[in-house]
Amino acid sequence: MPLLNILRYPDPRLHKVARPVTIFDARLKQLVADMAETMYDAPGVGLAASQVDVHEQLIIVDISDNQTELRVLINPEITWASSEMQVYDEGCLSVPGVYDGVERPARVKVRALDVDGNTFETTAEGLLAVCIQHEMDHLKGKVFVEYLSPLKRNRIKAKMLKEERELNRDKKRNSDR
Ligand code: K2U
Ligand code: ZN
Repeated sequence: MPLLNILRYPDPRLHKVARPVTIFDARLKQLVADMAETMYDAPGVGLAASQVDVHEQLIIVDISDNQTELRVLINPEITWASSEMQVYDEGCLSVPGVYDGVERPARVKVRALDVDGNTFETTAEGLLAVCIQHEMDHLKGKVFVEYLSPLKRNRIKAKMLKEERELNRDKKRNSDR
């Protein structure tokens, strides 16, 4: 299958709230496979369905060194979060080239469904905890730049819009050739 298009901030579709998954069928499995291929190609260690303009509560994560430990979390819910916080320099495939510190709970417990609809619970810390919380934000229509100051966010938005205009201009030039 072709790689999926990843929406780029400030595309308004990134702010849509995802609906719960209710049907666990071949379409869902194909979407997971296509998202995983897209994430590994980027490369990234996480991806939310919202980022590929599918507004269903589905995230994938793989923080392994060799892209061999894919985790699929459907309709994820945080059931516990530590009072201890950690700051991590986050990035996002929807905001390429931007990294900045975001503070989040250091450890979380998450309940979710797997691709067959079976419930499971997992505990996460470190990069896995950051990534899961980052992806779950996407399902709520939240992009990590919203944790930054308005000044930083507006500068990022202006930079992304400028890049989008240049991207579209180059595409037009190529199609006119
Ligand atoms: O949501 C996304 O765009 C996926 C992110 C996941 C992520 C965000 C923050 C912190 C860790 C993971 C991409 O994987 S961004 C690329 C990346 C890769 C490794 C570590 C940090 C960022
Ligand atoms: Zn992201």
